[in-house]
Amino acid sequence: MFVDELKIKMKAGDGGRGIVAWLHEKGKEFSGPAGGDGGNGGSVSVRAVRDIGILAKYRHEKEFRASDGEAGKNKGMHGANGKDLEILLPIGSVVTNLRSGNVVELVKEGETALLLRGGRGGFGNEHFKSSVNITPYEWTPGKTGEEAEFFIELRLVAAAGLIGLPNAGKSSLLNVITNAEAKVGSYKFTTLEPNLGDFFGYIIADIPGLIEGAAEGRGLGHKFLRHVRRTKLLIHCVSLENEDVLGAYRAIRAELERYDAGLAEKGEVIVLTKTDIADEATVKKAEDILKKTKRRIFKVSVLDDPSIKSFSDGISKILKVVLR
Ligand SMILES: Nc1nc2c(ncn2[C@@H]2O[C@H](COP(=O)(O)OP(=O)(O)O)[C@@H](O)[C@H]2O)c(=O)[nH]1
Ligand SMILES: [Mg+2]
Repeated sequence: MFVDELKIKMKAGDGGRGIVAWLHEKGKEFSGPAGGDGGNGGSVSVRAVRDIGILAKYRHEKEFRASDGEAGKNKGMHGANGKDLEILLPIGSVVTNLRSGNVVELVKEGETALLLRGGRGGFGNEHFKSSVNITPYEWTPGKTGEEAEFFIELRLVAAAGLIGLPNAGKSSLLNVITNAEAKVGSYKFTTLEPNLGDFFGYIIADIPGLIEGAAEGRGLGHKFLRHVRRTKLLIHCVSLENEDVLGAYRAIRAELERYDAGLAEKGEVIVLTKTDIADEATVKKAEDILKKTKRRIFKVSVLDDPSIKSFSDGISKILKVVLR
């Protein structure tokens, strides 16, 4: 399941308390206060990683919590600081602190942001020692760590989007060229989920889920559109199972224009899919007919590795140009 938004509570660690203790030295009855300060609570921060699927791993978490600082120790020693918590989020995450309204956006790989500060450790009685108070009994508790609820939203910009009729082989193609685990076939019985894959650092999205759904009034709707609105390239899949490949192509173009005219203006290549089910003459004929569109045409079968390789190479070259 692909997760692109999440609401979660986070809490930084509390500071440890300071303690009251006294030095005991041989030969001396009383050697002064020696209660150490508490350790600081751990902080909570986020770091951007190249893993668009990572939010799914967090969807059952109720709270992210950094650990508390330890209480101070004898002989004036500090308690240990709590461990910081670093949460890995996909590049493109927008993190909103719902308490303060602060927003941070993780744009680059490795970028970090501090979300919540741990509480400072309290003071032990040694801290309160002075010329006028040589036997202080005072100590202070640690400060409470910050906490808030956060809304994490993944705003991906898909470089390319796959479109085509249901069963054209879009999900299959996405799966073989990226790390996506899109459901294949029997789309009528699966819920429509956005499918996104990482293609050498470019995001490729399975847009048609949206169009298929729109026709049946149950699409992903506009929420998913945010991932594809700035898409630079449409990869239009046409299956050789269609007797009328040009008709199949035009049906999707018409639907696309109705759905989102902005998307329809993007650059486009055509992929004739499932070449393994047709003979050479049929493939050639389909290709010739589709030449009318003046689009560049690729031919693939997911069962034919060389065809996938030359498709991948072609797409990465085109993406390098259109994204320049
Ligand atoms: N023979 C063959 N079948 C394919 C190929 N690509 C996809 N399929 C099958 O076509 C059906 C629809 O594929 P899917 O990827 O779900 O299409 P989508 O609806 O466009 O996402 C599935 O049963 C796939 O196994 C291919 O290259 N060759
Ligand atoms: Mg599909």
